[in-house]
Amino acid sequence: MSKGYFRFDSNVNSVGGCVASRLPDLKNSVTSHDLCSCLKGTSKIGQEAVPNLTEFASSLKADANNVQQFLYTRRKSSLNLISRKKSTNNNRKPTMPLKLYSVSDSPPTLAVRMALKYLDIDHELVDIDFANGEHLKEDYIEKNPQGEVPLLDDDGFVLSESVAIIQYLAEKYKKDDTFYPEDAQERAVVNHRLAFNLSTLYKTVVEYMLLPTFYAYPRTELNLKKLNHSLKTLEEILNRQDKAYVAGDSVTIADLPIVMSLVCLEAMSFDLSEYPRIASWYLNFKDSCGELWEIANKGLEELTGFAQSPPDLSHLEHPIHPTDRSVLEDE
Ligand SMILES: N[C@@H](CCC(=O)N[C@@H](CS)C(=O)NCC(=O)O)C(=O)O
Repeated sequence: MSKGYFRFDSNVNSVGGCVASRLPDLKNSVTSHDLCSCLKGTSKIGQEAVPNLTEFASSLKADANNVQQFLYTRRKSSLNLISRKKSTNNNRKPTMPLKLYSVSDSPPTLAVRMALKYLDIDHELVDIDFANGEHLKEDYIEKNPQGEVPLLDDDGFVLSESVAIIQYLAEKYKKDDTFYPEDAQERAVVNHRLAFNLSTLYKTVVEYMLLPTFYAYPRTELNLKKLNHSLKTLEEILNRQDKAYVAGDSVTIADLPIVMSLVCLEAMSFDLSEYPRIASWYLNFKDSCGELWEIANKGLEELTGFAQSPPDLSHLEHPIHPTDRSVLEDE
């Protein structure tokens, strides 16, 4: 029973007990607010106007059916309100097609595109010419000071960082209760997986796979060690959790960026045999989320091509990444 139920003064406390004894099946659902309204509304007796407890208690007994009816009605109407709110949310669709500034093989962009697909949201892809450094030019930097894709424009609301974008989309254009659960603990698990990927798994994937593929970085044993360590951690997380998806029994937004981390590894034929749990989760995602996988798979094809034949970006004056591979050859 809600503790608030007995927060009244001693008179009402006893009356509360009386109501509770008459309505045992409601004990767990009646709030103090319900009771107060009940006292004022049904019995027409305010908290201060209880002249005689015995008299009041007997009047309440006489009214017990009304009280029960009243509480049921109140509860039902508040439940209706909640479900109305949810269904309004379900039907929300953007009034204008969203714009997603993207690069076709960019893992974070592809994760956002999978979320858009799952949520069935109309959108326009605005291709950024990555090879020619369009994302580093003034026009784009004005939109996104990070100089990165993806970038979302939802009718003037502009947002970067793929995880923030996915969370925003799943929240604003909610389709069901499972993709980004509202329960605090279930959502915390989803957020944990997202944070783990961003801070650990994808970071080590970037350092071992993506940076040496696109820029003039060596592929080092140390970075391989770090990558294996984060894979081992994910393997353990999945083993302990023992569920089909990374954050539970159904696909959530957390699966998408983690799938993209694995796509990067598959593109370089990384051997997952030491990580059977990750391998089976990844395979299951491909099988069970075919429409989403189709999007990721396009990225896989492109990334595989780049892994086999790394692009030459030496014409770019990149603010942070070295692009001249000849420096590496000299080392
Ligand atoms: N933290 C960012 C990472 C985005 C990111 O790394 N994007 C890459 C493309 S895959 C990028 O735009 N890099 C800019 C560059 O290399 O100059 C996110 O998840 O949105």
